[in-house]
Amino acid sequence: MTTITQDPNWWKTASIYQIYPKSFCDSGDKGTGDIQGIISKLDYLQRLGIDAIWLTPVYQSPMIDNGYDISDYYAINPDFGTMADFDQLLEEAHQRGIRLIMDIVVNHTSTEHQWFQSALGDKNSPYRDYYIWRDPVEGEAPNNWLSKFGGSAWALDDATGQYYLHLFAKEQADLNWENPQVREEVKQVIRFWAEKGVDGFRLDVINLISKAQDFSDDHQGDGRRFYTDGPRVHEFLQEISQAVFQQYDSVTVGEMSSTTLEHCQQYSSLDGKELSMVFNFHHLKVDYPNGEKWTKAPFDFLQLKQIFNHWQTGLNGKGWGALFWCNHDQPRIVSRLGNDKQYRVESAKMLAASIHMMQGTPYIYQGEEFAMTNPGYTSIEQYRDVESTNMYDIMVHQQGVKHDEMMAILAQKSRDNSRTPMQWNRERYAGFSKAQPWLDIADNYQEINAEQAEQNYDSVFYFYQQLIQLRKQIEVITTGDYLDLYPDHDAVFGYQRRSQQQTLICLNNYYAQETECVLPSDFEASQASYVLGNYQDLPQQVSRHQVLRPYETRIIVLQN
Ligand code: TEU
Repeated sequence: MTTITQDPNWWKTASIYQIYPKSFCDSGDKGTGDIQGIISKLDYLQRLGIDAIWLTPVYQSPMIDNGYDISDYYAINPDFGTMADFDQLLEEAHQRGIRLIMDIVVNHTSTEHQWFQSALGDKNSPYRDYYIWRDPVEGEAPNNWLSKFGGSAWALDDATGQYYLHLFAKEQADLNWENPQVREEVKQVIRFWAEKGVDGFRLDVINLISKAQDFSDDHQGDGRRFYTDGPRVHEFLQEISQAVFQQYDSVTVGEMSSTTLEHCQQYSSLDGKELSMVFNFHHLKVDYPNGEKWTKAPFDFLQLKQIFNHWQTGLNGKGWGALFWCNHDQPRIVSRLGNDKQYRVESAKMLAASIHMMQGTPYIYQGEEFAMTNPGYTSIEQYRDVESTNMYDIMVHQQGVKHDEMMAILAQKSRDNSRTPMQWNRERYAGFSKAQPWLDIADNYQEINAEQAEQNYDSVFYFYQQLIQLRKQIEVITTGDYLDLYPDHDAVFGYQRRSQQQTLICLNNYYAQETECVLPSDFEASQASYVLGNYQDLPQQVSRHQVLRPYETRIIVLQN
């Protein structure tokens, strides 16, 4: 077994690459990606320079939610390969100096999991108390909580007359973390993978595991305030961390749904008692007017800056955050906040720089490194995601939203926007598979693909490569504090990072018009230099007065 030299803080200067295996690379002709496909692309990832892979679930699963519905935590889904394939992936990644982070989904299991199968219809099953059951109230669901994928969060078990809780799809039953046996099972699962030598874990919706036990109706919302950052969540995480994460020096990243800074300071506190770092999503709700995802809306630029400021200043010296724009649940950022037509390359680089120069650990989602776009589906038949198809049914068939309007919303908001197959080259099926892929490929794959990007030194790919390297070379990126330089500027997002040794300024024009800004008066521009930008012809000298071209980014460093 190859292990990588142990620096316990390796993840503070690392960049992590997320793989969604179903859409990454098919080694055969199934039309769905697999583990051998990933192995065949490890050299590519090594060239990009990433330090670790976050692998989204590859466990046994009926795939109602593409693997976030696990039916056996100890088995690999045969669609992805075998346990031997997995072991080979781990070994080959390690040989290339790439670590592997597994996705662990323990807020819920698939209803096909044997625990649930035993619990269903049998109040005396030893596994009944692994899940959350309640009697009906006046013949209806126990309370008015809503599933994140639409409809009630409760489903009826006809045989026993009780309801079980599912915060996501009805095929994803929430585990009862109040039961100590459930917590022991979770530790055992994590130990199994840690023993194999995996380097860390991404914990799916981990801040939802502790529910307020009175299960009251929510008269203000969908119920989330009764289970988000719930009453015992820190206690549960400390218990798991002490029992397993700390024993194996696992790096951990918790996916936090609708969380707060205060809770995240504790989840990721530097004493390592809970998790290494956290994902929060507030910056990705700037195009959800009043918190509403299912509507078409432009993004709020000033709010975006406020949110980054809140989290960057609030976590500095207290905790650690993940830096990201894209994942398998989010539309492509270049289509969302950038310009995926005329300025696709410029805006993708600018968006990358604007988070990669912050404090935290950057995550790159497959295809982001060469600026893949939303596919622009026009037919409902093209969508596969359970959330998208559920919401289409609810909004069009129950709420009377017009089909065309819903199609425009899905084209902007659907999770399938990021799940389209990787565009490897200009061959048939974009080099992803030899067969018709499970989800349609974006029409632009002939121009936008990994091979094209690697052949062109001005491409987004090489810009990411440089950002990854800069994090290792320039200490202030990891350690510096954060100051938003122009919170009220209507086009520039510019911030300053400062440590004892260095000052770094990252300037970003978020729009297609030229714009200007002035560097702070205490910044000795004449002593500073440009380290990276997305236009070729940066001047030799840094001047205080800055004119930024469409979607321009400039990174400036000064030795103090
Ligand atoms: O996502 C949790 C989550 O809350 C979202 O980002 C979710 O996709 C969004 O609320 C939908 O509007 C995680 C996984 O990343 C996601 O793929 C799973 O579907 C979900 O948990 C359930 O396991």
